[in-house]
Amino acid sequence: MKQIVFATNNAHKLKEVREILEGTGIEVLSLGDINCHDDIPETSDTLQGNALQKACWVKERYGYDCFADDTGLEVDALGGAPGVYSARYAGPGHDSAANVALLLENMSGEDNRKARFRTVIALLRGDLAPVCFNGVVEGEIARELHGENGFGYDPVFRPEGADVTFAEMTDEDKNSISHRGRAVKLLAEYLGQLND
Ligand code: ITT
Repeated sequence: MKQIVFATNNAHKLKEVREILEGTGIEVLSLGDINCHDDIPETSDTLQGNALQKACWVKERYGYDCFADDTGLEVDALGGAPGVYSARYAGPGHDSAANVALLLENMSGEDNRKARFRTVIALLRGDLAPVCFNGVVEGEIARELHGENGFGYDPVFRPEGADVTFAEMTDEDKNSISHRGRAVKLLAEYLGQLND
């Protein structure tokens, strides 16, 4: 069993990633498992920069092999916003309800609803150079909230080809097509090819 730390303070992400990696021989440790209770800074203006920053924070201070995920929702009619600033769209803090409300307000009367979720995962192992994995899912912004599952912007994001939002899907269905699901599968393939 390969053990690796997922450098996230988001319990929903941790649950999703553990579900995706179940049965792969990769055991995901949480920050709590390694006694890390830090408020890890995210000050980059790119997803990759933030993912690297979070993974480096843990590797340098705690010594564990680890990966981190940074995710943004890019809305075409808003010029790609909130993008890398998705967590703080409605101001400092991580208030998803306020973020979603502001998004719906800024999109009211807008007919171009096209959007995508983008995830970058940064992996740090041993003394090796970082490796990054990307995952994208195209979709559209709903006109109102639908569903109770998932987290963050899930109640207003309808993936391409579906007639429901991520928040109306099971975790399994979301993971099978989501940005994070795609990036984590690439991570698992990469880790699975290593002989250590
Ligand atoms: P960590 O940095 O500790 O991993 P976070 O919640 O700050 O957790 P991000 O910066 O990557 O993670 O998240 C950016 C925002 O996008 C944040 O508001 C999330 O709620 C939202 N988000 C991330 N992944 C999502 C998903 O799969 N579905 C819906 N919203 C998501």
